[in-house]
Amino acid sequence: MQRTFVMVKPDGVQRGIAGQVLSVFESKGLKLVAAKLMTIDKELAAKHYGEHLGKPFYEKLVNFITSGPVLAMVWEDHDVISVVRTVVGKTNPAEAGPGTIRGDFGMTTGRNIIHASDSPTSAEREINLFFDKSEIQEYTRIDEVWLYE
Ligand code: D4T
Repeated sequence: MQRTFVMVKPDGVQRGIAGQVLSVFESKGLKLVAAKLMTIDKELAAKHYGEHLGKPFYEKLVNFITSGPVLAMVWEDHDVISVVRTVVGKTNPAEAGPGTIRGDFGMTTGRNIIHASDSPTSAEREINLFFDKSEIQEYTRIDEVWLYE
């Protein structure tokens, strides 16, 4: 089974849509195995967005992601990294398709509501950055038999 790191960014929490976003994944049939509301400090932000260091938007990105609480989550399922990226939509919400989270809820790249890991390597790295192993739950969704044939 695969896991991915997903985070409702400060804009999503401040706009009161964190619950709706979480609900999209729940309704899809994905399994939530960890969640916490937390404020990211500069050190964690620098680690999380290390690949963007030196890019023109880096400073603004770090200031934004540390500006208020985020809802950090781990979701587990078959092929969950790619399924979540599809549901999240394109980085720029103005170009994201209808029915995607960014397409339905956002307007600009700098306020694109949600982060989701883009590969198994980043998923593992990001889950370890944000969660201790003891914070990740193991259980079976009762509707699992109706989600898969
Ligand atoms: P994240 O990492 O937040 O899930 O977004 P994406 O995987 O879809 O996009 P990304 O890594 O290219 O960008 C990370 C983060 O930076 C913001 N950003 C990005 C920005 O403010 N201006 C920009 O020009 C770009 C490319 C948005 C997401």
